[in-house]
Amino acid sequence: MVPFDWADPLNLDDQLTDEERMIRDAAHGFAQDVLQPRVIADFAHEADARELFPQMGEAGLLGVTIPPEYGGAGASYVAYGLVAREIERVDSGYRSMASVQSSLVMYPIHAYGSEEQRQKYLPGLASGQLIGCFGLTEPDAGSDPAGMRTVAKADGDGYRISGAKTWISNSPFADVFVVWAKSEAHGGKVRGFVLEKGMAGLEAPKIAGKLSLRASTTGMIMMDDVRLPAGALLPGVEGMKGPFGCLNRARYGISWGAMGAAEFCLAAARQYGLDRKQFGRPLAANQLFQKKLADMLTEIALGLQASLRVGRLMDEGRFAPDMISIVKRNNVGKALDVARAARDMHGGNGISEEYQVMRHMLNLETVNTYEGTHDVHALILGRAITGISAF
Ligand code: TGC
Ligand code: FAD
Repeated sequence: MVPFDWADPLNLDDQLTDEERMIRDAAHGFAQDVLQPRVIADFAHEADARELFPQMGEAGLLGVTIPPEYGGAGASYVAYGLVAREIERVDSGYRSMASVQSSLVMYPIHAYGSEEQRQKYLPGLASGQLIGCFGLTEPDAGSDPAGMRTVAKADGDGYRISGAKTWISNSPFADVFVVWAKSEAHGGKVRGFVLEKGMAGLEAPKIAGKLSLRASTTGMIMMDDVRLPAGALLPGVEGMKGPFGCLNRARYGISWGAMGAAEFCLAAARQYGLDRKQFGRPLAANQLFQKKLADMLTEIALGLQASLRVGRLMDEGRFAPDMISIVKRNNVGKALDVARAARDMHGGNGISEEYQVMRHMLNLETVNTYEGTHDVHALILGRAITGISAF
């Protein structure tokens, strides 16, 4: 028998390699030392925290799975998930900044890009000197991105691209824009293009007034006949499997990240229950309070194990995207339940920025929606179970 550790109930730590533990500990240190002290102000003021990118780069948190010759850490998908968990333990918005950079910008450039594109962009993105964004969603194409209207037309040896993308993380200060468009030059098939800040006809206005994910900057990408050289095309993929291949990685990272936010909420509710006395005894002495803690701990323990399993399968090249739908959907949904319960267990203090649980709760509303809503992942799984597409 071993002693039970409520903070690691199924001994996840035992199942990691030395390198994964080292990367996890480095990410934890960075998140607690650099991110935690500023998060309340960043969220309150909807800060444009672009200066965090070089700091994350220096800490080795960008492009964790990208090979070292391009500036990445060349580590496992499990290590990438552990990084997401540590960053999101502080705030989902900071995790968003990092996961877009790693999974939605560096991954497609590495997986689908030419050698020239890899050399040009990946080292700067890994160091955080360059900031990237990923444009898939449009005003009229959210859950159904195949309905996109953005179009690329042949123009000499290059292209001209027009359209609007919306709800794009990092776009207002991005240097590199991975944009998905229907390419007339390729029979109307969806293709990926890399745009750069400063191109004529390219604008990226900020979307202000979010009540969720306020520490992450979100904007639009407006493209008015933007002239692109031939080398802007990502040559290695065609069709919707291009953007979906990126989403697989980001969704997987989110499944770990959401558990980090939930772990924060569990720890906060536990401590609050031990410290706060009502009716002459700690809140934590009440059966109802303990049941809520037990439910939280159980969902977190199971969610982390599931993400670890999916990560190991990804590292072995033996995963199916539907597995990622299970963990993205379930872990984010459970994390939202945990955050809502933690908010309630803090009583009136739960609505204060100081106690932080409500910020996590608000953030997780976005996390439940982006990268495929909770219900869209149910439909992906429903299709996998029945063979019938409900969308
Ligand atoms: P469907 O007919 O299912 O498939 C079209 C083609 O794509 C392939 N495919 C996949 N490939 C790799 N991974 C996956 N997960 C894939 N899913 C599908 C499929 O094999 C097929 O290939 P081919 O070669 O036969 O053409 O496509 P559909 O259009 O019917 O898809 C429906 C649905 C609902 C699954 C899909 O549209 C979907 O996932 N919708 C959700 C949209 C979404 O997740 N958007 C995310 C935008 S990015 C974002 O939110 C970033 S937030 C980041 C942050 O700040 O952290
Ligand atoms: P809709 O698709 O309009 O869905 C509205 C509701 O209808 C949802 O509940 C949905 O589940 C439901 N619904 C839709 N279709 C069906 C159906 N067939 N059956 C049953 N129910 C259905 N996108 C990017 O490309 N890049 C980014 O960096 C990015 N960052 C984001 C950051 C933030 C803060 C936010 C909020 C979003 C971001 N997104 C990004 C966009 C995000 O991916 C979309 O918001 C998401 O895919 C949902 O699309 P939608 O908002 O258009 O909702």
